[in-house]
Amino acid sequence: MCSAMCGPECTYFGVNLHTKKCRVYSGCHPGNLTEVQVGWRYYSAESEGSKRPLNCKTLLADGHTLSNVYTIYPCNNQWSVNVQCDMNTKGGGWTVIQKRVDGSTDFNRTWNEYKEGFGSVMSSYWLGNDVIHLLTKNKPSLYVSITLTNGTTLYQQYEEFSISNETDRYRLYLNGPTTGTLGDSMFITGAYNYDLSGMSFSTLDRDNDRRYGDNCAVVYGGGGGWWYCACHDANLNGPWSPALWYMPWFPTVVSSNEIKETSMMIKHH
Ligand SMILES: [Ca+2]
Repeated sequence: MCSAMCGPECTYFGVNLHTKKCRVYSGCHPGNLTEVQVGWRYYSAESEGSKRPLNCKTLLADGHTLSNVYTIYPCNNQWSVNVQCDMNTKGGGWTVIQKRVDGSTDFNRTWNEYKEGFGSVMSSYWLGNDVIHLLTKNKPSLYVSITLTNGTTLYQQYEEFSISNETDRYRLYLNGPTTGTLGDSMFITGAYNYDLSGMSFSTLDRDNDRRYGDNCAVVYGGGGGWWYCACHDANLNGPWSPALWYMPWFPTVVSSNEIKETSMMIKHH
């Protein structure tokens, strides 16, 4: 049995029925392996719902029904990260990748800061593009919410969401159907300048957008990192009020003065 060769550091193991060989792998995903080789099949060393939860949905399945900060293991048993889990909204099991509750955490950050993540998991934070990449390989749902200063909470849900790895500049994949009270402002099919799906991530120090000559993150993003096109109708990482936060979610939320809280969270299918 190849699984017997899979020790504590092993996250996947492979079996080749043609050559009767085994191999073990300590990476995060078998997609990194040379899967084109004939005969190899790969299996996860740990199943969902095990003691080391992959995400908030597996925590919920393990009986954790309270919204709170939890430790998850996005790369199976290799390392952990703390994250807020929303166990109330739409059945619970949501892993929060972005949260803003006030202006105390600056979202004007560099490429490396967005890569690694920043802020406090107890209040406002960006989880980090590398972790978000790992968490979205299976294209979970994305749930965006904006709470207004008048107490109203608006949301938009997208059926499929993922970002690629750093080499591919954390490119955004978004797919419908999409429903909600915010209205769609990210995935605008046919809008060459404003459809964020397929766009690379940009930060104040990395211009990967579609706008020729200058950097959306600087010119319209107020310094926040995002998947700018040329440039955007939606951007949840702009500068907090009273600074100018251009088009947080056009046309539903056009002024940062209206915003009390934001969040982005994902749930695996
Ligand atoms: Ca540009």
